Amino acid sequence: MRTMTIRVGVIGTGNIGTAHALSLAREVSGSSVTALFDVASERAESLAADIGARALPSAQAVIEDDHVDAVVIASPDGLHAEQALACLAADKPVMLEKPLAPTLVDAQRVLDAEVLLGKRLIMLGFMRRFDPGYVAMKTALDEGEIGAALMVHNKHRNAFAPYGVDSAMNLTNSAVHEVDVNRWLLGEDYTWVQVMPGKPGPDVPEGQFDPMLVTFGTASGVLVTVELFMTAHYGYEVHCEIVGSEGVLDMGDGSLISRASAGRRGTHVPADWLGRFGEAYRAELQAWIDSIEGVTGPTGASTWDGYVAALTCRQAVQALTSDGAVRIEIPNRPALYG
Ligand code: ISE
Repeated sequence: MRTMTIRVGVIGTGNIGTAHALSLAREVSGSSVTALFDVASERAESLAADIGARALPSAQAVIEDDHVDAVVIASPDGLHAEQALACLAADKPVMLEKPLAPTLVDAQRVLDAEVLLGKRLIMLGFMRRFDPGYVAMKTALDEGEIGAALMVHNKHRNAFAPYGVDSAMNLTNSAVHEVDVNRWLLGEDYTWVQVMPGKPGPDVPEGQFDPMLVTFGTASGVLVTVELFMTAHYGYEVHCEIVGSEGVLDMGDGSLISRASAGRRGTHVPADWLGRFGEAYRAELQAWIDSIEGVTGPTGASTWDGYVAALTCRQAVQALTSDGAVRIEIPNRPALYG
């Protein structure tokens, strides 16, 4: 039974921050948006006027505001750790957009602080865990429908590279989704990673890899391949196919329907991740609000999941300049994330 409305402050009003603010203000049950911050103050003020919130002068002002119960961090990756630490210090629940941090050092700082606090206040924005396609595949895999998973093939194609083609950043900011969702699907960690560059497309600066083929091996020997292509031009597309000992699970391109008209048949290709994962983002935010309100316990990806993803991505970045596979050694999980 819902007893209160969670008042949310949103830090960062770029594409995803704006999408989260609108969803929390208009679609999610049990939440309102009371405060916003963005360095682009006009953008924050315009969104604030649109949803009846206040545009505040800093991220810290949002975190400390008496009319903010919980915080969404959708700022640039390099600010995530500091802002998450400030939310922990203020004892306020956080929905922290991925990645936890672009560096393992900063990811470790946040993990240590939450372990010291002794309670889970952070949910990472690995929204694919809430996508109907991925949920259906995990359910079928866990129920043994295809036997034991042997290989997983992933494709992650962006029409454009939002931050320019920087191979290391594309691993920590984009492939990080496959790192988390395949670990979640398979229920195990990776033990090695190898990166092979494809033939570069026309937009790719010298020395950068796009497309690239990233291959992970898991503790039980499952091979996980990720085609990461950030300048596909034609649209945004994410695929995942699990090959099992008794069958295959494939969520396709996420299209609900096929269309035929004017002598052509096909499916819509979204322009970006908001188009493909809109339902996942909404479900993720609803689950977060429900967990804060006490309707459920902590949910979604934890700080530990974010830390493991950051460690795995750091090894993948190292593999960019290595001839072969690079080992991945995951430390023991703190009891808090039991
Ligand atoms: C972006 O930041 C996201 O999180 C999207 O889900 C991902 O597909 C895209 O490649 C990233 O740049």
